[in-house]
Amino acid sequence: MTQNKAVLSWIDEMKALVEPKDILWIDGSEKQADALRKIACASGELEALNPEKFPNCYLHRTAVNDVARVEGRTFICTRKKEDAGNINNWMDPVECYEKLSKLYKGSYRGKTMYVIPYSMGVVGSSFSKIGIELTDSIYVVLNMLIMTRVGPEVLEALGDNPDFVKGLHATANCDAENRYICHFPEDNTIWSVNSAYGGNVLLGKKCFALRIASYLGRKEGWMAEHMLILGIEFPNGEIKYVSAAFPSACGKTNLAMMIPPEVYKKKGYKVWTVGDDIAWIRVGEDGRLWAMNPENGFFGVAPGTNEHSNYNALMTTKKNCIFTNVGHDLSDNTVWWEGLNDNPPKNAINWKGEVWDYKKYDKADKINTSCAHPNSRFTAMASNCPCLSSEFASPKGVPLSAIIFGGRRAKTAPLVYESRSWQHGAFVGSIMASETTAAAAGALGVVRRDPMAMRPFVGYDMGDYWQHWLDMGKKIPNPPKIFHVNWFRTDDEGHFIWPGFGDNMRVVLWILARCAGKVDAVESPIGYLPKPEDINIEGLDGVTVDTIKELVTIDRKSWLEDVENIKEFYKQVGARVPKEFYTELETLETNLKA
Ligand code: OXD
Ligand code: MN
Repeated sequence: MTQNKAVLSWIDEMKALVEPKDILWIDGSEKQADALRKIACASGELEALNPEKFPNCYLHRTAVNDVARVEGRTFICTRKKEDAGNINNWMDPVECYEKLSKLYKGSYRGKTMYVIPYSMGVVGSSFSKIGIELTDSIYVVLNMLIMTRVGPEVLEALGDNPDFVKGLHATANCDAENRYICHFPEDNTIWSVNSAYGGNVLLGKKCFALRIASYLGRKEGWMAEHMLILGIEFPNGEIKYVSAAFPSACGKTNLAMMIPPEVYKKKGYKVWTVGDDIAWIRVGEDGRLWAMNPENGFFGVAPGTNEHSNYNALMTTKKNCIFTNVGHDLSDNTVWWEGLNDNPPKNAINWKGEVWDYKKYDKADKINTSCAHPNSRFTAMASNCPCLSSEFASPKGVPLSAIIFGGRRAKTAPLVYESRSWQHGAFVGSIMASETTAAAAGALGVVRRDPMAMRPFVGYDMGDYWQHWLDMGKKIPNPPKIFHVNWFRTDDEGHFIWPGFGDNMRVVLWILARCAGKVDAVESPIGYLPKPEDINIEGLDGVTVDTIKELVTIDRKSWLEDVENIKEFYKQVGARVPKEFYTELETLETNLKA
């Protein structure tokens, strides 16, 4: 497939380590993918679903102990510990290679080594980057074929250039005690062992497109961010783009694919999806920021996805899709998950592969009683998405009018506020917090600080990453405005106050009106708030101007508690927190106390 000496000698070296019985180069062809699907179905790795209802769709179950990203076992292996920073786990690279080599040794015996050459971003674009993943898992191959661009054209684009990201994955024994997801940003290398769950093993995604890419972005003067990208088309045909960073499982896919509320649809507004998870962002020749989605598919959370919450995502899963850890409805050989509809299947197998009794479902104990795992996923082709942007594959991406940060906060954060400047906006990103979800292993619903939604994904020191945001700000002649949103505020009974989903467009339109200088805002201790009457509530049941007033109220006491928590967090991040952020924090505190 290639004469590239760096590629060939690296593969030889890895071959000697893992000792496969043979090697298969993945060529991106349908013929080869189909042959692999047949092998996976025969071995039980995949189950083919109802070909009428779900053509070319498959179900896969991971090991019960291997269902989410494992942040505790994810390492950044820089030569100097301080370059990985205090927020990341660190291991010395020499020690890590040695330790993991023992786990890899002979782990492919009797198995095929699949070599996947892939491009993050359209092949050949100067914004794109190339990786090669070696894996022993057909599931990984088939997912990478959906999530990235794979084939000989990737190797052609690479030519004899030694600059590619080397990824080695081995399922090994799926031993949770010896599971490691390790990144060597100084070597362009990723080693993942003893897992077969998406976020740990589809190395193009979190490992490359965020952790390694964030490191490269700092070195090369661009940004890799955990952001969706969407376009809003106005009735006059003009399209404005925004990117938004929310922590995992906080609705990035839903916002990226939202359907405009009826009042807007009638007027001719449309939403176009460019990306739902990752954005690579650069300064364009015109002085604006341009964002592109390096992925080629969606690895979305299934539970809660339904016709109303995300019709477009649901449609995207109807063909050529791989479902992971969802329920299997045996009555018609289809899939089911909590929140798909109100008809739990009577004859189903749950995510663990056991007969499922819908009568025993207990919301308080989802892991043990649900049909689908709370972090079960669909891997779907972007090209299936009914609202895919015509700019999805544009080699230079799309120009950003706004960057939006957001978290899942029952209290504190208002529905929306605008930062006062790029520096203040970066600060707002740095103080993001959210209640934890099922996307990562660990306790749920606990507030944790998740700056820029990148806490698990920055491939170097968090303080340096913040400094990079500030440095980038100086290089953008026409920077986008930066906002913060929170769809998840609850009343005293714990009910969400804001309807969310498609109605979030009302907030995005306020944001775009601010960017166009078409609407006023009110100064507050935290930034600019909307005048409640400027959020359009036409056609919204049960939401009044008073509701909006409540949603944008700043509770100084809980904000001041947050300030204390932020101080603790900054201390934890350590010596490299930019001084500008301490200045912003002081201003925030002073404003709140005024
Ligand atoms: C994801 C995640 O899978 O953020 O996108 O966990
Ligand atoms: Mn994500």
